[in-house]
Amino acid sequence: MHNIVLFGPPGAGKGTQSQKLIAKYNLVHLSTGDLLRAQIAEGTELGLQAKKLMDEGLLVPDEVVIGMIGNALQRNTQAAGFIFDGFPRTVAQAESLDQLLAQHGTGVACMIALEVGEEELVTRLLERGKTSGRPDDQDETKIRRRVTVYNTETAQVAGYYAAQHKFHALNGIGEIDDIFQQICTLIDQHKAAQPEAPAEATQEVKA
Ligand code: B4P
Repeated sequence: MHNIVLFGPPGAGKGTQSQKLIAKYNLVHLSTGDLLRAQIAEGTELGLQAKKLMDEGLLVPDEVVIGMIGNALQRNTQAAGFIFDGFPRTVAQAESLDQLLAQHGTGVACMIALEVGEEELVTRLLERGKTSGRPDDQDETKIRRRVTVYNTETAQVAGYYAAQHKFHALNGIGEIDDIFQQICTLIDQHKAAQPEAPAEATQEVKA
């Protein structure tokens, strides 16, 4: 398995680049934001509780997202690998991810971080908020709170992977296709160092 953590602040381009990467590398896309929004859409108890936190720009409790990722890994044991998008967001989540992947005989190959400054993030998310319908994209105060939460609670996850020599940072400002090419170069370097069996089919996460 070739497992990649795509990292960065809200609006850095994680979701955007993930869509392109799963098509090219035949990986399963695991976005905790998408999994949580699916729970909200289904009106589950978990979704109702998560919505209150997400709408305020706060993180959902670790045990909730770790449980969702554990279930998703169980449902996709035949995957060629995963792109983790928006997860892990805390060191506790990173430690749990290592444990979960170890149970499947695999681990994180690398973390790729997209670096974008706060004003650009706010501009992008307010623009997305015009059409996304996401309450967390429509209020500048909440967007800035998400960036603050990233800086105080999430940014330290980079150090966790740097200590394992798995951390790579890229400039997330520029043309989407140019950034995609830079990410592909990094992934190809990792794949060349750790060759995997050929993949079989493009996969989206199973609900
Ligand atoms: P997410 O769904 O992960 O939301 P996000 O970080 O805002 O999205 P992303 O960063 O992928 O957006 P993208 O850049 O692609 O999380 C939402 C909420 O869920 C969190 O606030 C939290 O409450 C909760 N949550 C999720 N995971 C959690 C976890 N693990 N633990 C606890 N809570 C969790 O896109 C942004 C916009 O930028 C798009 O419109 C795109 O078109 C544009 N864009 C992208 N690249 C660009 C570029 N190069 N140039 C110009 N525009 C670009």
